Amino acid sequence: MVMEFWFTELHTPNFNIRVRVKETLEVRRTTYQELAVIDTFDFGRMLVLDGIIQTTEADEFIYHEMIAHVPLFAHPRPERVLVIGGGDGGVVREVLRHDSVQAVEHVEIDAAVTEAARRWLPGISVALDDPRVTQRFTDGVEFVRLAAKEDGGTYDIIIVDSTDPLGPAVGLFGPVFYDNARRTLRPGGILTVQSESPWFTRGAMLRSYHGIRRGFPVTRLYTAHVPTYSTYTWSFTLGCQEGDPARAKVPYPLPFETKYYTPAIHQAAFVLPAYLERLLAAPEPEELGRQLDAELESARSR
Ligand code: AG3
Repeated sequence: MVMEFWFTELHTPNFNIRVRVKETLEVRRTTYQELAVIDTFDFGRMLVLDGIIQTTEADEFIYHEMIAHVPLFAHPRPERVLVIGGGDGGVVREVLRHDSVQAVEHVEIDAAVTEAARRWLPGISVALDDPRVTQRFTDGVEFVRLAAKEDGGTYDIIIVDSTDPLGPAVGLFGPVFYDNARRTLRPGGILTVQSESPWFTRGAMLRSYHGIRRGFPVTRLYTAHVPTYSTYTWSFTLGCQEGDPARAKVPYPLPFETKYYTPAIHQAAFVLPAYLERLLAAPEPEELGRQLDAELESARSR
């Protein structure tokens, strides 16, 4: 008989993702969270934090290309980029593919995530030693608070590649962080965050969308399809001062090869299904967000 080992991401007690494990490479408790790297049959190596799949060798390109290239191509000339979270290095790798980028500040709270990625996920962490990158292991909320200035900031692009708003990432979904992030941007700068699933975690999605909207004149949500994230569809939210990032002039052909992102995807990703348009436009979003969070909480403790 063949033995089977399975990893289960218990999204709620009533909905889970199960992935058959070839080999467990590392499991440890870091200062901030439970970390695991497992080798799977269908998705290659997979990074898991606090029981939630963060990235896999097979489908990481979708999330990393979409969180990086949408804002970078929406900006006329991105030179200075701040990446918060994303300790695996996938976002930094994609950002560095843009020739205009001169400096990337990478702020990750948990050095153990980067250590694990360097050891087990070399294809994802590959660019972390690029001379344009400065890496700091510190809290992104605090970093942005100290970097915020009233008179125009430092960065053209800020990308927040956080975990779900449960553990160390809670502050990265809050209004104070968004406000400081705005004041850390140069004129014309763009903030982009991963804003969760429009399904189970739509309370967090709403909080993040409306939190950004409070401070940025232009706020747009876009989606991509990530097979290993719960319910497939993933949302990102972008805030900027002016213009329509969906209509940015994306060079064609692209200056480098991609696997998911194309100029047509750039535009199409902003086209939302009716249920999502309606959810974003719902009155009293704060109250609705709280209600949705409470529903998820009760489903999780059932
Ligand atoms: N960043 C985390 C995305 C959130 C995943 N959450 C979930 N599936 N519930 C991933 C790190 C990739 N660099």
